[in-house]
Amino acid sequence: MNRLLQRSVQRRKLLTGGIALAGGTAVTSLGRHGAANAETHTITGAHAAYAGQHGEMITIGDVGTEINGFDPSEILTDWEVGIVSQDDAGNTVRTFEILAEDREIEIAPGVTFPAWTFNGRVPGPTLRATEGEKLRVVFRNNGSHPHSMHFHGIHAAAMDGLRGSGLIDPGDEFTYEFTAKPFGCHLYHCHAFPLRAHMHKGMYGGFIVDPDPAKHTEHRDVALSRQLGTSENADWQEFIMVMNGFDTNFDGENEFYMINTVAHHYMKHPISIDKNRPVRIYLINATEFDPINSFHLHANFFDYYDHGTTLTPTLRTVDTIMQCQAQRGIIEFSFKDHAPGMYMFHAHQSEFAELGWMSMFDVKDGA
Ligand SMILES: [Cu+2]
Repeated sequence: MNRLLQRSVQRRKLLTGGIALAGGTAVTSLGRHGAANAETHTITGAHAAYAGQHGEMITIGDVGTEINGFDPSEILTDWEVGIVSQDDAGNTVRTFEILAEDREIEIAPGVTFPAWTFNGRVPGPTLRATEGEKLRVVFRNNGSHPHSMHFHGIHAAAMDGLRGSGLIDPGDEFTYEFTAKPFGCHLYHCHAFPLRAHMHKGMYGGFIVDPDPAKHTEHRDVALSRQLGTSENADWQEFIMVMNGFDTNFDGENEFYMINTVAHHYMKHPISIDKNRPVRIYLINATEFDPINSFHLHANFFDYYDHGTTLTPTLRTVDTIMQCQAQRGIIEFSFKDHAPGMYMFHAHQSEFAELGWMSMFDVKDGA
């Protein structure tokens, strides 16, 4: 890679680089197998330039589902509940099947990234269970490197996703077994080393454990509202948002930031909200390389449940929270007293917002 190109792909120059793009300058290298043999790729101005459609700096064009096979708009509510059965003792057993595989994904219009995935998507499927259930996660590695699933939850050392406890080589299979606890908003990720390589390649996903209302008599109504499948839960508009980033030139810094993998997706496809129903966001920070990420909601305030492990808020009436990597929590708010309209939310690191982590709620009166 020549010096000029190296300089032009530095993320802090990406925005100003966009101006040069109109002249056809290459700004992004697309390495299929890492930095050592990164391919360079010329991106036309029509694809990669940034411009202000509504006065904001966002990517031009759109990412379809042809390459990815997944749609960030669907990922928001696409809960993976597995297959439920009973064991001999009458316990509920929930079984998930996860396949690790290499896959090229498109993370901004015209910008592809050689990802390592769980079930072919980034973030991986959002696994959802209820507190106290027995979980079985059948994990197969069809990728090119050793991988594992390390759950942020409570489990035995033998189920931890390290070498000897579920970190497996290509072609191998392992079944993780543990009880779903504690309730909350959690995550899983590959724990192969070097960890940051496996994280930034896309190996992470949400792991939501709904509280069992029978165990929480004092806040049974709150627990019911969180349990998928109840009428109380159906009143809520729930979304999972995994904050992530991609280092497209393998220099150890992210060139793009977003929630759920596609830069500026929810600027071009705002998230529809019925103002009469409450909103709950399961927010997870999976961003590699940067120490923190953040979430800021415009024109409104929210309650926050750190890690989602309590039924009363750990922060009340805030409009911005920050999370380090693997930190997560539940955000709850309502637009019921607001006029309908487009309400923005974004990382309050301005650079992250400009490089993809900026989104819109389209708040309507009624469905
Ligand atoms: Cu891995």
